[in-house]
Parts: sequence; C-alpha cells; structure tokens
Amino acid sequence: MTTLSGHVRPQVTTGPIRGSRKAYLDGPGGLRVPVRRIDLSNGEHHDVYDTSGPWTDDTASVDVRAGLPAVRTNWVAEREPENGAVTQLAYAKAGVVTPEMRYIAIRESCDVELVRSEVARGRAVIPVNVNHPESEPMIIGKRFLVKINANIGNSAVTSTVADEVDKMVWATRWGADTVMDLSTGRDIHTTREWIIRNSPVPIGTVPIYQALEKVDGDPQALTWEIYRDTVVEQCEQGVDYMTVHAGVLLRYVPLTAKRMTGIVSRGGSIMAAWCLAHHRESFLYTHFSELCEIFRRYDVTFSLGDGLRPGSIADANDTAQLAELETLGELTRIARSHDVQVMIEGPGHVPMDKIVENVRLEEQWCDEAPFYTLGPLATDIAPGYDHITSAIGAATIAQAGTAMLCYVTPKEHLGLPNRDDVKTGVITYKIAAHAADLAKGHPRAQERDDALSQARFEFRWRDQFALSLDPDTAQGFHDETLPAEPAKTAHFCSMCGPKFCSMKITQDVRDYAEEHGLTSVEAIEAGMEEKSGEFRDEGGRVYLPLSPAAGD
Ligand code: IRN
Ligand code: FE2
Repeated sequence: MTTLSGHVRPQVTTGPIRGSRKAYLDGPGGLRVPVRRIDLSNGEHHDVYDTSGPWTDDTASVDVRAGLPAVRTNWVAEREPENGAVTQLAYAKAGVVTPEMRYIAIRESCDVELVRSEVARGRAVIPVNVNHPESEPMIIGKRFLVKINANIGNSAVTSTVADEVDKMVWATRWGADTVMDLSTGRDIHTTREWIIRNSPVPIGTVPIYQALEKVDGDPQALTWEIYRDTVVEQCEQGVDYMTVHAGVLLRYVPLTAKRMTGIVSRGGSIMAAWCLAHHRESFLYTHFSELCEIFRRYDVTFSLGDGLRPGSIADANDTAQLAELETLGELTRIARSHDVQVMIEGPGHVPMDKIVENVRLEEQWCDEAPFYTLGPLATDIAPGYDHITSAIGAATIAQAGTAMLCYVTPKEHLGLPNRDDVKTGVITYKIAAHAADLAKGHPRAQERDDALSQARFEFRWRDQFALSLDPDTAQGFHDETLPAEPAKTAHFCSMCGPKFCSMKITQDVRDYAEEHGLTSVEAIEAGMEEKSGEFRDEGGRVYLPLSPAAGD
C-alpha cells in the first residue's frame, strides 16, 4: 500500500452508534456476519443491517494506516475460475454457491438459492472485486433490501486524504451500502487506495474522470488506451464497480440540442465532447467487449452510466434519454455474454407521473438488470432541499423496483457536501429505501417499525432513540425541551404535555378496561355512560355557571 504522507493525520470516527453495539451472526464455514444490535430496556434486542464494518466495533483496533482486516482473502484464493472467469455471475450460472452468496443470505435473512438464482439471471449483482478482500459482501437487486449509495470526493480542492477516508467511514456509519469515490485532482490514486483499504462496503468510481486528469482536462485528447490503462489501474486497486458512459453514442448527441438543460452528466458530457470533436463513435462503445474482458478478470461490475439523463423536469423521459437506455440494454447483453455483472444507472429529474415508466422500460430493455437511480428529483424548485425533492422520487422509483438509490445531499446544485450534508443525505435515503421496502412487503422490513412504535407507545424513550435511523438527533431534540433523566421514562413529551398525550389517554383507557374487566371498546362505552350520567345529573346543560372561585 502507498504510505499515507506524514502531514496527514487520520481523524476517523470510530465506536458504536448510540444505543447499539456490534454483534456477529455465525454462519456455515465460519462466516461471521455483522449486525448492529440494539438492546432494549424490556430485555429484548433488535438486530439491524449493518454497513459500518469494524469501525463501529468497540473491541476492534482499527487503524487507517493498517487498513481493515481482509475477510475474503481465502475465499478468493481457494476457488478455481469458472469458464475462465472469477465473477459471481459465472459461478452463479454454473450452480456454484460462493461464500459471498452464503454471507449475503444471512445478511438479508433469505434463502441462499434466492441469492444464487437472482445473480444467475442477472437480476441482482454482488459487486466484489477480487482485489478488495476487506469488503463485506452485499447484494443489489429488486428482490432484496433496497440499497443506497453515497458519493464522496467530488472535486477535492480542499480536502485531504484522511478527510475522504473519514467521509467514507462516516457515510457507512449511517447506512451507505456502497460509496462512490468521485475524487479528481492530484492525489486521486492515493486517496482511492486509502479509501478502498479502509472500506467495508463496495467502492465505485467513474474512471473517465481520472482518464481526463491524465490528459489535463482536455476531452479531445482522450484515447481508448489511456482509458483502458486507467481502468486496469483501478481494477488492480480493488474498485468494485465502475460507471461507464458507453451508451452516449455520436448520433444521440444532437437529440439533446433542444433540451432545457442539455447534458448534465459529467461523464456524459466528456464523451459527447469527444464524439463531436472526432466525429467518431465513442471508444467506450466500440471497445466495449475488451472492457468486459478486463472486468471479468477482477469481477468488476458495470454500472452503465446514464450520460443523457434528464437534468430538469422538462427533459424527463425524452428521446435522448430513452435512446441511450435502449443502447444500455444492448451493452447489458454483451457484458453478460462475458459473464460480467451489470447494473443500469437512471435519472435524474423526473416528475412523479413519469417515474414508473422509467422502471418498466429499463426492465424491458435491459433484461431486468438492477436499476440504480440518482434520486430522481420530483421537482426542480427547491435548491437547498434537493435531498427531499429527490427522496420523494427515490421512494417512488424504489417502490416500482429500483434496486439502489444514489443519494443527493442538501448541497446538490449548490456546492460541495460537508460531513453534515453527507449524513443528512444518507439518513434521507435510508428513509426512502426503507419506505420502499415496507411498500414492497419485504418480509422483515416492518419489524423495526413495530419495535419502534411499541417503544413509543410504552414511553420507552431510550429504546425509541436507539431504534431510530439517527439516534443522536432524536435524543437531541428530546433533550432540548426535556433534558432531565426522569423525562426519558415520562409518559408524555413536551409536544402535547402531560394532559393531552393521546398515547397516555389510550393507555388510561386500556388500564380502566383491565380494572373493570372490559375490552377497550366496552371501556370507552362505559366511560361515556359514566360521563353522560354525570352530565344528566348536572341538569343536562351544556354551559354550566361559573364557579364562584372563577369569577367576581
Ligand atoms: C447514479 C445514477 N445515475 C447517475 N448516478 C451517479 O452519478 C453515478 O453512480 C456516479 O456516482 C455519478 C456519475 O455522474 P455523471 O458523471 O454521470 O455526472
Ligand atoms: Fe440536477
């Protein structure tokens, strides 16, 4: 590993998330699958999916300079290539169940045959480069939990290598299932090395960004050879999936001319510029089979880029976008014929009524390859709140079958996200993904909602905080008005106060019922009967005269 230069002091967040601790589920063949265990005050515990790796394990000594322990080294070393390929797709097609698949089945609490068969038919991918043994296997596919990706490293002008490692650790702490390193600038190779060595989740990149750096930012100067060498360099380092904008064809570029916002994809605009400058077909398209041959040696997964995605509501589902999508379908079939795993990137900015069509066309044209979308933003009018405009679209598109959601932070369209923005983006996207899991009827999704609601109803405040996506903020808000310790078991909060708490009143009704041997409905009726008796006894008047004490 390249050494982390002396002036950089790694400051990475470690330790468990408030109210929980790392635990491991044992599986066959010595598998240890991490979960975040939330111990509840009623003696029960609740395990949640854990993306954070050893960084939240209080017993593990994690050191940025050493990198994470390599959990997969033996699995990779012990197996023979299948048909010349080392990809999960090749193994799945041959009926081989890999340790990665068994690990995932435990993680997702599903049958391992579901994992294998979904990978075999290309409806799910397991992004795991053989050179990233530190990663904890995960799956992206519509039959599994909806995943989220966090982007870091956008044009790192000010940030250091350690800052970027910390952003990755920070994003996975809050639930990012994959992280894309979009770093540009001088230290790009070193930054990526440190991120990969310390990452428990798959790392994605967009190699055209680094290739462009190599030609000093001039798209015309790009060549297939420079691009290919960049890809090999990143494959060697252990990048698990790569965005390749191979569907931006020369003849599609004019289709964007009348658009409201033209081409908004960075990679898409680089390729469009190259095609126009040379008046030739994109080298990503013409050399696509060679790229597949490289990917299959490392098991790198394609994330076929949406270089022509709409950048505004006005451009949603237009000819340029859909023409590219059809080409991505053609490329999907080529990649699969090389036993290379594929997912398809999607928009962008799309109004809610046009969202489902995106999923249907993607499934139809790209043979159900996992869809991976950027939001989409359901409206353009809220810069500063685009994590929300896009989470609305993200929840909708995930419910319709999108497998992974690329987060959008509050800084979208405005500036570079900082640590707080990264967390806000991740939590916001966890909400969208989980809402979709519930709507799709994922067998275990509701367990957490039920546990939290039960805690809320029983005024187990600490359990409620611990079960929430962001325990720090939940507890912080509660502390703002009721900081004292007794308030953490009080049967009310400061929102309605002690007298008007609906949950307290419901519980009183239940207690009354139990005391009088009634059902809740009977208790309410009995209580009403009692009250109406009092009303009649008072003379049946709606307005009673003021008591002498109340007036003069
Ligand atoms: C995801 C879906 N559509 C686009 N994305 C992400 O956008 C992609 O995964 C990568 O992180 C980034 C690439 O942006 P450009 O180069 O297409 O703008
Ligand atoms: Fe945008």
